[in-house]
Amino acid sequence: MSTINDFSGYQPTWCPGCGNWAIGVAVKTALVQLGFDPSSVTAVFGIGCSGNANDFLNCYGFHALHGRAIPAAIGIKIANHKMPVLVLSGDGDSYGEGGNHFLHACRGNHDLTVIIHDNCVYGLTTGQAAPTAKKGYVSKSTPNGIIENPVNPLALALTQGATFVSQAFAGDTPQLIDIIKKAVRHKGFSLVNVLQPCISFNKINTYGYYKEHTYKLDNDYKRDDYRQALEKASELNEEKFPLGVIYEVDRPDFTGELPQLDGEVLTEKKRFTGFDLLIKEFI
Ligand SMILES: Cc1ncc(C[n+]2csc(CCOP(=O)(O)OP(=O)(O)O)c2C)c(N)n1
Repeated sequence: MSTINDFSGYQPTWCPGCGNWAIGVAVKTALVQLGFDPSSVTAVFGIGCSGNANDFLNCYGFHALHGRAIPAAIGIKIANHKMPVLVLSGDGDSYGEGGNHFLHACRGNHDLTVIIHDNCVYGLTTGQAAPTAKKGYVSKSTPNGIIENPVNPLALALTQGATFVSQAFAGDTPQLIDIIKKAVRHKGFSLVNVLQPCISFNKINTYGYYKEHTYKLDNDYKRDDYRQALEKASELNEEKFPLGVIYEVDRPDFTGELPQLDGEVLTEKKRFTGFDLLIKEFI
């Protein structure tokens, strides 16, 4: 049985008080509780404070280009579809730079657990407005307030075909661990949008702000009701918004639709000998 220490890499460099600390601990705890060890799971990271977790989490890992964590994860999943693949990325990384990849991964129901550190700012580059920042948000890149409306990650994932859509808060680690575990167990595209205070550069979306503006879904909430889930997602623009799994249904995932992936994984299939000869020329 693995322990949190087995999953611990270098000491994180996040600011003291940053919500990323709780997400880091929650991911490791969830992996331990699911019975994984570092060699039985892969995590793919984007660029940003969130992506820096590449150095802090010990398991198979890949640090992708900005906005490209999801396509790299899709490639890894297709190469070894029996390996659980997590994506750890920021709201700028996956709703901004990588927004196109995000929506197409939802469409394909790729079996990934996408954990977004949603702090409404570009943290690593010290505080420009990110896609989830509310209209009018003043930052060094938007001194007169951001003009665009915010991306609604939950509605985006739902309408593009994600089969597991959830929201958690970095200030509530037990619920975050529980949701991550459910998301990893789910077969298909899982979004965990984590509301993550950035204490250095976002003075609006603080721990207090999220405590005041969030509520937990009831135990009897029906997770397979698409219209109800859309209503819950639309509450992101209202006074109070939900925490919990707002949608979960079964639908074949991308690799499950590929007959050539029936049985053994690609990485274990015998290679075509002609290909081996070609490779030999380069080694
Ligand atoms: C192609 C490219 N464009 C811009 C950058 C500069 N850059 C590095 S991190 C970052 C913002 C990351 O923001 P987010 O994804 O929200 O992550 P956070 O740091 O807030 O966790 C940007 C714009 C880059 N590294 N590569």
